[in-house]
Amino acid sequence: MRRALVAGNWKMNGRVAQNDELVTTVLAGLEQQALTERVDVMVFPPSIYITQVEAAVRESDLSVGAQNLCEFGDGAYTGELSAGMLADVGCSAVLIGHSERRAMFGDREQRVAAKVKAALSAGLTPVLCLGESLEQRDAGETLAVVSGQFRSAVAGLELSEIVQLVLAYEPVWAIGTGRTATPEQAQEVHAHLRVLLAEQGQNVADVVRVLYGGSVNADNAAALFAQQDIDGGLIGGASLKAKDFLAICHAA
Ligand code: G2H
Repeated sequence: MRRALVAGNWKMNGRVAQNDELVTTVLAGLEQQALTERVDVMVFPPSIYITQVEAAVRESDLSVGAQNLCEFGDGAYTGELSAGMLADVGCSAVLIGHSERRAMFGDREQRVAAKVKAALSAGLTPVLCLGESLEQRDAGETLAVVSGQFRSAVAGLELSEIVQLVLAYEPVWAIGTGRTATPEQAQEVHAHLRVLLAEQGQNVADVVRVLYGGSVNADNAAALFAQQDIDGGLIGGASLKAKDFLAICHAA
């Protein structure tokens, strides 16, 4: 059985004092409710705060990841962070291909694939984000779009690498908009992703977790997570409020 995973993507939010308060409250809530006995929980702070958050969670079951990485190894790449650096400061995972990066920062298929490879080479879990735009959904292209994104990201990987991925289905039209996919809409795509994983090998489909992301909150999380192929969530806005994030972890 796949263990549920709830991942908080803080995006470009936070300050030292705020982060301290958020992490302290989340840690206390996780412990009080013994949530990490059945759910894996991760937070993805802005890179500059990774060391702060990592120090705060080091003795706990809460893990830390990065929101982005450079596809190249260490060297003359001003302003970038390598997979090796992220692993060195205690990251265990990294978001790759988030729609905000695809839309605004040039993370197209080839770069996404290179980033997945770079993450794996440093022992980081790639959380590969996939999803269609509203126009693509309206044109009936949803399954074709996520298929293309998935296949190009895993094309050069060994099976032993693909099993290390986490997928996050995030319909672009549901991100930060308050508009969530219905559990049935999400499940349809998750079931399709499970088929794509099974094409690689049945054990791949059995072990790779597929998260849902896009305006998940304390009220809608339980219905989404009740779907057969939804193994948890990638949470944006609601991960900035400890009470909501804990309620979502509880729902997983
Ligand atoms: C989707 C999600 C987390 P939000 O981007 O990655 O954000 O929950 O704010 O829609």
